[in-house]
Amino acid sequence: MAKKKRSSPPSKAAGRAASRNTDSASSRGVPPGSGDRIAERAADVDATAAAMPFNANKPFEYGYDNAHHPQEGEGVEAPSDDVGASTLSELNDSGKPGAPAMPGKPVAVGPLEPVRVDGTARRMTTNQGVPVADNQHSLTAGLRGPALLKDFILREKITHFDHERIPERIVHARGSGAHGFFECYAPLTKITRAAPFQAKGKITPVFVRFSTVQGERGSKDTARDVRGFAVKFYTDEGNWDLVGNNIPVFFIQDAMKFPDLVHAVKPEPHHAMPQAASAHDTFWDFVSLMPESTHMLLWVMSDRGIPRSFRMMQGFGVHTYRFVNDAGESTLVKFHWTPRLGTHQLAWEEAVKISGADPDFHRRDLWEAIEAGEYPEWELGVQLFTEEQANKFSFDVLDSTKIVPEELVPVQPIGRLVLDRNPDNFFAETEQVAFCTAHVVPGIDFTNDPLLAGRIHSYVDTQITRLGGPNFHEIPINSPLAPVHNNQRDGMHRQAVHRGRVSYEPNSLGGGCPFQAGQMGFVPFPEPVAQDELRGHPEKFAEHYNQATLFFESQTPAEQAHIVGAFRFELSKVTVPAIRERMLAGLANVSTDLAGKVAAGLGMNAPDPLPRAIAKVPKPEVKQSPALSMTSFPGDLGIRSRKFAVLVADGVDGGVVNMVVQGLLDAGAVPRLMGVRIGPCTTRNGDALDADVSVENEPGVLFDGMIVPDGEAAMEAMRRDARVLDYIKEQYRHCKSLLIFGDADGLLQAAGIPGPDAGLVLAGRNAKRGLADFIEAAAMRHWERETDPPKV
Ligand code: HDE
Repeated sequence: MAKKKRSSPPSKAAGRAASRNTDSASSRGVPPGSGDRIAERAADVDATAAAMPFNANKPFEYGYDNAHHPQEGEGVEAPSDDVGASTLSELNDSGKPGAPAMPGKPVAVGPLEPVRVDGTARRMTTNQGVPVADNQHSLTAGLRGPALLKDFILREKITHFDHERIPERIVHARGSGAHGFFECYAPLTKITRAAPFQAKGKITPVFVRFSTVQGERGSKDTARDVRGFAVKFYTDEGNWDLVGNNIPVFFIQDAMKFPDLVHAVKPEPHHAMPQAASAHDTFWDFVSLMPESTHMLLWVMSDRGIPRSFRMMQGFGVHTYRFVNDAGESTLVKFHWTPRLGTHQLAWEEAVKISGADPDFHRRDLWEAIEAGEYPEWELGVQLFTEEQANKFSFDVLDSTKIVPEELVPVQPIGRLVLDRNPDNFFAETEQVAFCTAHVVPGIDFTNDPLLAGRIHSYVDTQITRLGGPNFHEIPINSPLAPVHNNQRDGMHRQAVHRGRVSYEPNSLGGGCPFQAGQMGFVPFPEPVAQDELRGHPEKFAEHYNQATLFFESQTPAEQAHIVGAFRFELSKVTVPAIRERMLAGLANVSTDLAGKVAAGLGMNAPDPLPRAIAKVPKPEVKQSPALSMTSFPGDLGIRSRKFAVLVADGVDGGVVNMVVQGLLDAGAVPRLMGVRIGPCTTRNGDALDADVSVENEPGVLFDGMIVPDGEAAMEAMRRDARVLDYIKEQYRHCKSLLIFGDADGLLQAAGIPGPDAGLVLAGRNAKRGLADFIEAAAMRHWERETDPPKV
C-alpha cells in the first residue's frame, strides 16, 4: 500500500466526527476520499486490517521442524501514518510532546545526547521547571519565625535528597566505568553472525565497568579480591553484555551455591566485619569444604588478586559460550581480554597501605589516564573449539572452575577495546548501568554451564530491585542503540510514550506490527536434550585439583612466594584452627611444597591431603602453561602512564630535576615533584621549583618509582626527615625502581638500602644514561630483591 502524505491537524468538523467513531461504526465502514480526516483514518485502519485476512503464520507454530525455523511475521505497511497514531491531534505542537515520534525510534533508545544536561549559564529551577529565586533560605513567617509547610521549593529539594540512594549491587558494589569502542580486526562471518564481528574495522560502542566483588560501595579499591570486567557492547542488533572477571575460573560449579559463597565471603553477619576482605572464618570455612574452589583460590591468592591498575589486568568471559554462524552452526568459545600495558600487580603490603592513603586508587588511575588521553586498550582473543574436541579433554568445558589451557587451544586475537571517554556522571552511568548475562545477540549463545544458567536469571532479577522495576532497559546508559519494538507496556518509570492502541500480537489494527523477525532474529542453537530431569553434575566435574597444580607449577618463584604469603596471611586471620587445618589439607592435594610452606608460616605441621571426590584422577594434558604467569604479559608500552616521584628540597640540582622530568614526560610517564611540603623550593643555582605533592599527602606507595636528584643541601635535609627515609625504604621493599644521583647516595645508606641491583640505578657521572637505564628498569618490579622476611 502506498503511503499518503499527512494532512494538517483535524478540522473542527473532523473533531465533531470523532464523537461518531470511538465506540461504534456502520457495518459497511467509511468510504475513502471523504476529505474528513477521521473518516479517512477509519478507512485506512479498515484497509490495513483487511490486508491481513488471516494469520498466515499459525500453521508454522507447531511441530519439531517449525520449532527450529521460526517464521518471519507479516508486516503490512499502513496507507497513512494516522493508522498507527494514538490521536489525530498529535500534529498540534503543544510544547511538551515535541515532534511526532520518529517511526522506528522510541525516545528511550539511542545515544546519550538527548539526556545530557548542561546547566552552564542557566537559571536554577525546580523539577517542574519553575525558576528558583532564592536557594539559600527556607520560607519562614518572619525573620525569626517558624518555617512554613507551603515551602514547596524546600520540600521538593529535601524530598529528592532523601531518596538519592538506590540499593547497591549485592556483589561488585564498588566499581568504576568508562565509555569506549570495540574494533574488529577481520570478519568472523564463518563462525559467528554476531554484529561486532562482521567486518574488518567495524566499530561497536561499549561501556565497561570494573569492580571489586566483596566490598560495599565505599570500600577500598586495593582489597585482595577478584575484579569484575563487564563490557556492554551496543551492537547494531541490540546489546551484548560480556560480564566477566579478571580471573578465568570461578569458585563454584553451580548457581545453587552462589548465595552460600557470597554469604561466606561478605562481612560476617553478627558484627559486619571485615569489610572487603576474604581473610576471615566464614569464607575459609566454606571454601575448605568446597574443594572445587581450590583452583580459583590459587588465582585470588596470587598477584592477580591485587592488580596495579584496572588498565593492567586481563579479563575473561569465564564460561564456555557459543558462536553461531548464519547457517546455524556452532563453535565453542572462551573470551580473553589482554591489556596492552601488560599485567602488573602491587606488593601486598603496598596494597594494604594504599587502601589507607587512597581508597580510590584504581578509580583515580582509570579516570586520570583517560583524562590525559592515555586511553587504555585491550586485545580481545578467543579460544575456538568443537564439541568433539571438548569431549576429549580430561576436564569438562561446562565446569567454570576449569580453564582450557592455551596449549590445547591457542588464543586468537579478533579485535581491540579502547576506553577513550570518562562518564559525565557517576550515578547516571556507572551506578545505573545494568549488565546482564542474558543480554546476548544473534551469533552468541549459551552453553549448559550450570553456573551460567543461574546468572541468566540473576542479573535481570537483581536490576528490578536495584533500579526500581522492569523498565531499567530504558535508563539511558542501558538503552540499546538498536531500535526497540515490542508490546511490553507500562511498569514503574516507563519512559517511552507508545503511539497507537495496539499492544498485542497478532494484530491487524497495527498492520501486524511489530512483527516477529523469524530467521533474522535470535534463533537459539538447537542443542538436543536427551536426559531425565535431575540434580547432579557429570563425573568430570569431580576432579578438583589438577588445574590448581597446573597454575601453581606455572608460576615464577617470586609469584609462588606471593601465593604462599597470601595463604599464610589469610589463614592466620582465621580464628578456628580446624578450618586452617582443613584448608591446608586441601592445599596438600595441589602441591606438597605449597602446603608445607603455608603450614610452616602458620607454625603448623603439613597435614595429610584431604580425601578426593574422585577415585581415579585423570591425567592432565598439560603440566606447565606459561600464559598462567603474569610475567608472560609485560605489555609493549614500557612506563607509559606510570607515576614517578622526583624528590626535591632547597638546594636540589635543578638541572637534574629538569632533565629527569623531561625524560619521563618523553617516555609518556607522569612525574610529580615531591617535597617535604608542597610549594616553592630553590635549586642549587637559585632557580625556583614548585613541589606539587608532599611526602605527607602522597605517600610513596602511590608511585611506581622514585628519583632522588643530586644536591648536597637538599639531600642533607632529607636525611634528617624520617618520613623521607621510610619513603625510600618502601620503594625498595616493594621492589620498585629507584634512580639515585650523586650526593643522594648517602640518603640510601641512611635508609639502610643495600647496593645497586637491576632496579636500583646509580646514575654516577652519566646522568642521561642513568635515566635511560631507569626508564627501562621501571617498566617491571624487581621481585628478585624480595626476601622473606624483608631485610629493609
Ligand atoms: Fe555475578 N552477579 N554472579 N559473576 N557479576 C552480579 O548483578 C551472580 C559470576 C560479575 O559491573 C550481580 O547487577 C550469580 C561469575 C560481574 O555491574 C548479581 C552468579 C562472574 C558483576 C550476580 C554469579 C561474575 C556481577 C550483582 C553465579 C564472572 C558486576 C549486581 C551463578 C564470569 C557487573 C548485578 C557490573 C554482578 C549474580 C557469578 C561477574 C547478583 C547468581 C562466574 C563482573 O546478579
